[in-house]
Amino acid sequence: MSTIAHAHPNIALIKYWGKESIERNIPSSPSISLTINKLTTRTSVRPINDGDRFLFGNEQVEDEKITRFLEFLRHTYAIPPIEILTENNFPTGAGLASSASGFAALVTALNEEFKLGLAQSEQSVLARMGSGSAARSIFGGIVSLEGPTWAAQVLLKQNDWPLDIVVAITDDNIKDVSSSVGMTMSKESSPYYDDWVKSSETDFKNARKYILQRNFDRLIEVAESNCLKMHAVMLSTLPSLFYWNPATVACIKQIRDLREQGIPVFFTIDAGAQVKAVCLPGTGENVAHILSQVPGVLRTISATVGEDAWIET
Ligand code: 2P0
Repeated sequence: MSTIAHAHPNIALIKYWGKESIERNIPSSPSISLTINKLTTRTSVRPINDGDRFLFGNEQVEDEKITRFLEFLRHTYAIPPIEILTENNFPTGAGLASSASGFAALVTALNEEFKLGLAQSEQSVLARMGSGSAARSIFGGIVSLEGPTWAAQVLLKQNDWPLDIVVAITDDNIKDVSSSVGMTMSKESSPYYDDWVKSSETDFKNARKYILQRNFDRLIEVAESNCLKMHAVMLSTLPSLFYWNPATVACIKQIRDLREQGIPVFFTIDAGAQVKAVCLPGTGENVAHILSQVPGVLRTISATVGEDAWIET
């Protein structure tokens, strides 16, 4: 017998890049994301007699982040040795927030299997200890993550503003530098890091206001600017964190051209080469068609805003 949970990754509109505390995994700045349907992590958990075992797909793996996370949980909860079996229906470790959906699904499954009785906000706090962005994937809709609690909160529910999302996949490979390592490098070496943290606070407040107003035009400005500022910090890190490829740049240009033509769409890019186009409801199909023809785009995924993490019944 096992418990199975599902969770969607999320794409950040206002980004988290840098930690105030590594030990407690507290971000340096608040963030906002869209939970994205279509992309899903499915995780099953069951107690076993010998030591913990992690399987990714059908392959047994060592995962230091999961090992550390379980060690942390066992300070508080009586969790026996377990087998965790996890699979993603999308590329892993390629800037599509697989650690967000991964830890959200794991916490959701553990809460159910071991009757931990945790409210969603408590699950969010726990998921954050596994991966900062995972705090946001406990919830569907448009979600914020800010102090002092650093539990994610829902700004708009899944159907309140059903934006279309098109993911242009330009590279299926695992990124060279993980987000956790990259963030530490940026904090230590980017001359722009302090300004990034400061300006993120303002971007967060503005974006939250525009989202609650459903003001897409103003959201475009703040989301694209925040994304490019994060990549400026990445680029100015020593050694430089350069996640883009020529197709990433071509997609940015195409999305800006589409906007000039009156199509309501903006881009955002996380720690990887994929480009996410966020569009007003009803425009995603057209945007997907055009982005799929950009040289270097391997394929597109069309999605919309997703739901809370859930238990498979
Ligand atoms: C975000 N990213 O806000 C930003 C944008 C990547 C770029 O959160 O160290 O995997 O596990 O807390 O959550 C990726 O960082 O990092 C991330 P950890 P995580 O979505």
